[in-house]
Amino acid sequence: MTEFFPDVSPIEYEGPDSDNSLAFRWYDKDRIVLDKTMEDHLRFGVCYWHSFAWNGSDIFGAGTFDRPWTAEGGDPMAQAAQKMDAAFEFFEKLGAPFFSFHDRDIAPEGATFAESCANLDAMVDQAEAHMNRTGMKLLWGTAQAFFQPRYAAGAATNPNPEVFAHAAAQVKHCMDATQRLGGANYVLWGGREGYETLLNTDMAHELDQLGRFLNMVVEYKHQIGFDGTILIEPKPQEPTKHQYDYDTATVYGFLKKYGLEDEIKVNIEVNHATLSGHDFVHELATAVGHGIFGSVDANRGDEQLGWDTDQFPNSVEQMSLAVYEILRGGGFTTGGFMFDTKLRRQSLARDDLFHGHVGAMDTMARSLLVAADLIENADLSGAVEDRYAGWSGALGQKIMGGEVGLADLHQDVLDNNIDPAPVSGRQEMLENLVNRTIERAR
Ligand code: XLS
Ligand code: NI
Ligand code: NI
Repeated sequence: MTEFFPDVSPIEYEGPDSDNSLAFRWYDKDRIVLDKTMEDHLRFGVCYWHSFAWNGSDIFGAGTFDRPWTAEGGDPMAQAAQKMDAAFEFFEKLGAPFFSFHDRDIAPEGATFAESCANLDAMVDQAEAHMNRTGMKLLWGTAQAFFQPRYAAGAATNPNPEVFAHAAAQVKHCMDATQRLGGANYVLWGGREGYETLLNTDMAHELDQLGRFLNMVVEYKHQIGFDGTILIEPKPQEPTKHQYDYDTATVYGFLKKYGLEDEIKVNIEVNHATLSGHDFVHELATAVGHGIFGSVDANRGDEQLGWDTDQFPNSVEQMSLAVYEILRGGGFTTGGFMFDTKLRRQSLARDDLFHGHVGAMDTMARSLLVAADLIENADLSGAVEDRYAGWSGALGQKIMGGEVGLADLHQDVLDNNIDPAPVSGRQEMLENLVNRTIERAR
């Protein structure tokens, strides 16, 4: 097999003093941090779509990348095989343990649905062989139910039940593929599950459709004994003006309404969080608080651009508090940090794909060191505990235990002349503490 990245050898850990730009400075996979290896904490995954299925085209211009398997006029199945060879060579050399795909990333759509299924089955056979050979694991599979014109008005939320049926058939087949490859999760990102205008949209009906669709997914998961986690990936808009899975809180309300809150968790993408008007840490905390934290699409946006730029994460400052939130929530179980990231269009040398991932993995690894230090550093968690200490006292317990109501408290405040004095929130002091922790991370 000819190599696609002949100039890159497997990426090694060389430590923080290394000047080798294709070596890890922080990601030392076997290093133990808080009782677990870095590899097991971070569970890195590479995405197939931006890294291998995309040729660098955007709405203003043609592809810029050297991805021979995307050339027009080639034999689609031969191209899919060539793409898969290059992808697994990349995965293996990079040393991330997981990857993720859409059905249509790994296998071309056929002329009929039956042909599409056969194409996918054939490529799943090849993926299985590559996985056995390399030890790579599947973090999640997902169905691409947003690209084809048939899905322009949505998949599960389409006004036409035949489109719903088509999406259901596609998801069923993709769940089978994910199960065959031992996927740890199955993701649903509602690419066109939303609306462009309410003038032509019955929103309540579409939400009921989506509720029914996701119940079918969960029923099927149990029917086939898939033991991975079903994940919804929230995003507020893009491609539609309004997407139903707007943010984690919205998804939680939706799951409650359709009886799915114990069955489905969320896959939180960093820049989707920003686009929804929150930040990434807020989305993580919301998910952890509701018990639906599943996995992360690790990337970053651009402060000037209001869309999903999918850049590689590169800020330890930003990511440390996110990893801290995840660790406080118990860490990943089936999820991981999946790089839903793409190169800039001008990054067209083959090894740029390595540079993007190496930097991102180092950013996350160093953030893990900071987060672990913050966890072990009693000052930060102690500040929160102290702030809420009153709630373990008699008054706090009576209130939260439901023993008192407004009239009781009215009487209590009068009788005891309760007149609390405000106390400092200490925000700047705590922020400085975080910065000091970042400075000393080794
Ligand atoms: C798009 C989403 C997409 C999902 C997978 O914005 O991030 O890439 O992760 O369908
Ligand atoms: Ni994503
Ligand atoms: Ni995205």
